[in-house]
Amino acid sequence: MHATIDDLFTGLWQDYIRITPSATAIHQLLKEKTSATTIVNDHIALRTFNHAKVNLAVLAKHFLSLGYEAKGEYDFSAKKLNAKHFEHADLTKPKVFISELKSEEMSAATQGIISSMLAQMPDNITEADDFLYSGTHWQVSSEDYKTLLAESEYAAWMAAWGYRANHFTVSINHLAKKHTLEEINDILKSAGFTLNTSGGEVKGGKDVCLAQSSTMADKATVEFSDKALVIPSCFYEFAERFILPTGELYQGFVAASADKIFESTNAS
Ligand code: OOG
Ligand code: NI
Repeated sequence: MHATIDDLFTGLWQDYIRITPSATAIHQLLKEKTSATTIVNDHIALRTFNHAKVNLAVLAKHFLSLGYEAKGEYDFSAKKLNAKHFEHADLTKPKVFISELKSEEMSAATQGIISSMLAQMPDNITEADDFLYSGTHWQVSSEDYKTLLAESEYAAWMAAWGYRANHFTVSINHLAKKHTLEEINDILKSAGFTLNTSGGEVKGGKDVCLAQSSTMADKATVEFSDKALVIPSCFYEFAERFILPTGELYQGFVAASADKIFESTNAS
């Protein structure tokens, strides 16, 4: 486990931008267009399988040991996922959204591939400092990747990319000047970036106290055991939070919007 929150997020960010070059470009673009000196992260997201060796709770330990607390719980029945989000008392630290695939709801073929991947992982590797950005710990064939992809894009993404942040999220509220999410989306589109349009470019809004948008994932090469494929890697998200009737800024997630954000790693 890392000694500081900043060390952990630096490791996650360095790994993320290596396979998501558009994030570096967008980070720079938004600094220029919004006169921001720093970009604050609203949250990051991690994915896993619900097996005891690697489940949501195993990943969460890295954050709980740094003072994070479990907050909201979310269920995505069609995608066969559970999720929780974690917050730190210091709300300038990024929130963390962790989901897990309910493997037992998958076909026998998919379950077999996932089991063989997890069997290749050394015990206790999940406790290593850098585990959350350590990628894959298994060999998997391009055929197995395609078998997973036909049933669960999430399972296929995990097989290809493993343990790492699948996105970082720019906090629109923390930009130097006031901007709406729509304005940020226009800046991104004008610069040629492709937004996720599933459920509309803007997911949620003031009525649910959270508006979100995201790019479609970059494409990168993955070496499978038999051959290399160019497939979706990671994406960048943008979140604008609104004040609750209590006067506090909403800190949770919105399941209906998250359901669409997951699709940012789809091939098209
Ligand atoms: C997480 C998708 C949900 C959000 O902000 O609602 C999410 C994922 O793609 O793993 O990040
Ligand atoms: Ni997100």
